[in-house]
Amino acid sequence: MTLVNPLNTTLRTRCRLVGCSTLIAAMALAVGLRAETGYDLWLRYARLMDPIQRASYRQSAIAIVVQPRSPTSEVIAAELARGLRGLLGVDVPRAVRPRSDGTVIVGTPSTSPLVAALGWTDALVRLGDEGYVIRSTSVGGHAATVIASAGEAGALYGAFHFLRLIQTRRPLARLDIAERPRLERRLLNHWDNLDGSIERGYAGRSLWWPDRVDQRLRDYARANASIGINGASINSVNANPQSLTTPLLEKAAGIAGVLRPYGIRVYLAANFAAPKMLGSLPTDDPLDPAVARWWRAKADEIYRLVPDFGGFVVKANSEGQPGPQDYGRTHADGANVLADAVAPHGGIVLWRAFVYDEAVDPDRVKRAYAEFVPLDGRFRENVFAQVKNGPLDFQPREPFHPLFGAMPRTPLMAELQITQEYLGQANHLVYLAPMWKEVLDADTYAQGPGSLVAKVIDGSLDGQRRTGIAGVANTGRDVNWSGHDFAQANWYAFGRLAWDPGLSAGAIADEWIRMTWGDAPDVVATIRSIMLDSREAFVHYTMPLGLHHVIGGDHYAPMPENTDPRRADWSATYYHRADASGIGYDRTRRGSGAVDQYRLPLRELWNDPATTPDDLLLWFHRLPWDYRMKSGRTLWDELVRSYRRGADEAKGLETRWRTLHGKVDEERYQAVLARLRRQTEDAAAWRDKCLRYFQAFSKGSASDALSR
Ligand code: GCW
Repeated sequence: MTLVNPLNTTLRTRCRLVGCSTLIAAMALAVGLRAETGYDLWLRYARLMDPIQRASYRQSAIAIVVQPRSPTSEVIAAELARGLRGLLGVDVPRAVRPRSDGTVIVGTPSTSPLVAALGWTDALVRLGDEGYVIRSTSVGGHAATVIASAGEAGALYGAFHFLRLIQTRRPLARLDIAERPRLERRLLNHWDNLDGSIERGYAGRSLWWPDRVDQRLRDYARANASIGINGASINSVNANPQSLTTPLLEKAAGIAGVLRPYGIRVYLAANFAAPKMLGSLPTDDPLDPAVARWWRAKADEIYRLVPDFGGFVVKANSEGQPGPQDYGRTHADGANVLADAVAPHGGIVLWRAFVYDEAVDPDRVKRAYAEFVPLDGRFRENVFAQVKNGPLDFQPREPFHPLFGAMPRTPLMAELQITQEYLGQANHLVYLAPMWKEVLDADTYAQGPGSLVAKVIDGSLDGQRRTGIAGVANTGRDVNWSGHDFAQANWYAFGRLAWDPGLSAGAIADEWIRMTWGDAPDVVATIRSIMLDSREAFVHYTMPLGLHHVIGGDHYAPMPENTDPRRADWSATYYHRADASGIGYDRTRRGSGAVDQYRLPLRELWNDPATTPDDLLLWFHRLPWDYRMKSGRTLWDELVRSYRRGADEAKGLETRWRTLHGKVDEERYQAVLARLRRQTEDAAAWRDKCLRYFQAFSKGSASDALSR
C-alpha cells in the first residue's frame, strides 16, 4: 500500500507548469480566492461569502444525528461535518438525538429509531434502497431536517443532496424532496491496464494499478457517491487475462473494500480466453462443460474475496480480442457461460456490442446490429448487451445506435465515453452533456413516437427490470483527476444523467459551476455559456455536416489523408470518400442501406438528403460539391463556413474565459487558459488542413478561410 499526499507534490508541479508565483498567489488572496489545484472537484465546500446567508443555513444545521454506527454512516457523518465546516465555517457537532431546532437527522427505518418513528417506511421502501427523502419536519417537538432512505446508500446520496442544496444556495426551509435513480446500475468503466497505463486516458496513470490503495481512492469514492455512481469496472476491456489471477483478485478485493462504504461495487473486465490462458484448458469453447466449470470456479473464488462483486464486462471478438466466435459459437453462447457462473451470486454480465467484423458488411456502422439483433431473446436474464451511444465509435456526433429499440427482450446498457478520445482529449474544453442528451432524448420510434433511447435503457419501453448505463472514465492520477479542469464536468454530468436521464445539460452545468467555480452571477453565466456552446463548436471544426472520423491513429489531430493499411475502416478516406465528384458516405438504400436499420419515419427521412438534418448530412449521404443546401448555399460553401465558424468559436471560448481573470482562482484560471489557447490553435489547424485537403477535390474557393 502506497500512501501519498497528492496535493502537496502536484500543487508544486502545477505551479511550475503555469508559472505560478507568490505575486499571483497574493493577487488571488486579495480578491478572496484561495489557491486551488482542482483536486477537490465539485466537493470544494468553499465558504459562503455572505455572513447572513451563512447564519441562515446554520439555523438548519445546528447538530447532526446519524444512526447507527456503520461504515456508511461514518462516511455520511464525516461528509456532512466536512461540508458544513467548509461552507458555513463552523464545526457542527454530532448528537444522539435532537435537543433543539435545526438538527439534521440521517438514517434508515430499520436502523434508526428516530427515522422508524416517523412512519415513512412504506414510502421509503417504494423509493428503494438508493432512493431517499429529504424533509423538513418535527422530531421530538423540534424542527428538523430528516434525510431518510430504506437503505444506507440512499441515506448517503441524500446527505450529498443536502450538501448540494447549500452548495447551490437553495433554501432549506420546507423541504420535501423525494428522489430515486431511474437506472439501477450506474457504472464507470475504467480502461486501466495492470501496469498503470490507461487506454485512452489523458490524466495520468491509473488510480489503483499496479498497487495503490490510498486517500485518493477514498476521495474517488466520495466523488462518485456524490453523483450516485454505484459501480466501477476497474480494468480495461482489452483485458489482460492476468486480472483474473488470485493475486490480482486480492488487489481488486482491497479496492472493493475501500469503495464498499460508498455504495460502489467492483466489476472486472474478463478476457474470454482465460480458461485456456490461466486454466491450461485446451479450449475456451463456451459450450464445453470443462470451460463452464472453469468459469464457475473462477466466479466462486471472486465472490469469496469480493462478496458484492458486480459482474463481468466483456469485449469479445472485437479488435482482436478472443471470443465465442473463435469456436463457431454466438455472442449469446459466450455471454451465457459467464452469466451462469455469476448467477448464483447475483452477478451480471455486460457483453459489449462494440463489434465490427469486416466479413459481416462492408459498412462498419451496420455490423453490430446485424450480429446482435438475431440474438435478441437468447441471452440469460442476467446479461446486458452494452451498446455505445452511436454505431461507429464515440464520434463527436453520431445518430443513436440502431440497436436501441431493436432488442426488446434484452436489457441494453448504454455505454458513453467520458474520456474525450475523439473530442480533444485533455486539451479541448468540450462539455459532453448536450451530446449525451441528444442521444438519450432521441426517438427510436420502436413502439411509435416517444420511444426515446432513455426509455429503452430505463426499462420502461420494454418492461425491462434490469437497467443501467456505463461511462468510460476520464480519471487518472493528475492532481485535478481529469487533466482539463473542465473535463471534471463530464464526470459529474455522467453521474447526474445516470441518476436521471431527464435532467437538462444546462441545469447540470449550473450545479457543477456553482460547486466547482463559485456563485457570482457573472462567473456562473460566463462559464455556463462557454460550456453549453463548446460541443457544437467542436463539431463545427472537426465534424462539419456529419463528416466523421477525419483523423489518424491518435484520434486527435486532423488527418483527412489517412489511409490505414491495416484496416479500411480505421482510415479517414473510408469515411469521407472525397473525390472530384463529391464527399460523404452513402448510407441510403442506394448505398450501404444503413438507414434501414432505423424505424419509420427515420429510415425514410434519412434516406433523402432533403429531409436529413444538416448535422448528419454527410453521415448518411454522399453528395456533389455543388449540392444545394437548405440555406441556398452549396455544400462546399457550407463546409467552409462550418470550419471557419468552429475555429472562430474556439477562439470565442478563450476570449470569454479571459473575462474571468481575477474572478476565479488564478491557478485554475491559468491552467484552463493554457488549454484554451491550445484549443484555439488546434481548431485553426483543423480548419486549414481540412479545407486545403478537400479543396483539392472541390475546386471551390476557400481562399478566405485559408488566408486567415
Ligand atoms: O474507441 C475505441 C478505442 C479503443 C477501445 C475500443 C473499445 C478499449 O480506440 O481504445 O478499446 O474503442 O471500445 O473497445
